[in-house]
Amino acid sequence: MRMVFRWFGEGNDAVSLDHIKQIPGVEGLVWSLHDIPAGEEWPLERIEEVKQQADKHGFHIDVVESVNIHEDIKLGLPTRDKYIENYKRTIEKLSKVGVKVICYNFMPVFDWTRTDLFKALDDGSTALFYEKAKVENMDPIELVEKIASNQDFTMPGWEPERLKSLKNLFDAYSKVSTEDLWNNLQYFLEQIIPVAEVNDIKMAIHPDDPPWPIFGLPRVITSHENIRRFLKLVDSPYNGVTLCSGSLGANPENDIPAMVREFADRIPFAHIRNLKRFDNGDFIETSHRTADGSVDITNIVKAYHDSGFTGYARPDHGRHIWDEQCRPGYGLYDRALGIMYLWGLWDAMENEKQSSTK
Ligand SMILES: [Mn+2]
Repeated sequence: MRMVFRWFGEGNDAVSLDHIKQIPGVEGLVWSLHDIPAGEEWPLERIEEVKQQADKHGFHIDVVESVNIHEDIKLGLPTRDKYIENYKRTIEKLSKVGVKVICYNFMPVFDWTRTDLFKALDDGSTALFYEKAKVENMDPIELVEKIASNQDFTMPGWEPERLKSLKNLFDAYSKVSTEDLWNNLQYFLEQIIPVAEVNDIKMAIHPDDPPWPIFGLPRVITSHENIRRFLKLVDSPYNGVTLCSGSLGANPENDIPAMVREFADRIPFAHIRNLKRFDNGDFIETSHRTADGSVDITNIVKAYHDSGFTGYARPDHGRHIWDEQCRPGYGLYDRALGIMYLWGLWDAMENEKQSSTK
């Protein structure tokens, strides 16, 4: 397990590289060029700039999260080909600075969705919260206005130009069925994976968050069976998954340790976090400890350990604790605590393995 930490970039993140450096066992940054709109080719000098910043602190930049997919690719429009070409050029450039994994997602219109970014937990901390009934009854335009009015930061996946064209997007997606979305994903992969192979970069799709359709839009990376189907669309080690225990864990039917065991050699990147599910379908993100939520983090780590996992892992979101001012879900403190929990589990398992082979 190679621990990495998401960082939004100089001037775009309340957490500094100096502070990340002090978290035990973090070897690299998970990064992106967040201001480049989906579909555009990334400039090499901007990529090299991040590499230099990371080098100064002794971090690698092996994992990019995300290179976002233009909606025309997901919609299967004829214009998709030019955006796919741009994507290929970006892969080639990222390979030049040694990138090994690209995380992306294939969710129509919306990236991860929550109804409250600072919901109070019993201990006085706050965390990201999803109220099912609210999403089912909320006009999507209303939700977007709420997210967009958070002036402090740009949210990943919620770029202003995508918000503006929301109405048009909904009209376009009304003609796209779930099977169409699968076909559009396959078309993308058939173009991209050969380029990823040549450049030795593993593509790692992030599951849909939450793992069910919202606002009438189709979603496909939601379950064990669907991930199995996804991996067969292009059966290559370069076509992998960012297995996110938090996204998949919102559905109690998802057996994540079983997924880790079955898909281990196709998981270049793991997101590990907990959440607490409520009977009405709501959920709130919690600290990483198994006892604090509904997701069995201990057995997820055990499944990775038993599989001899050598991929990258990061704590996913954290709570906002100790009065920290930070991006929703991306504070320093709770993610650092999460890392120590993950290392604690891992080291204990490693120790047991060593002593049983003596
Ligand atoms: Mn995740």
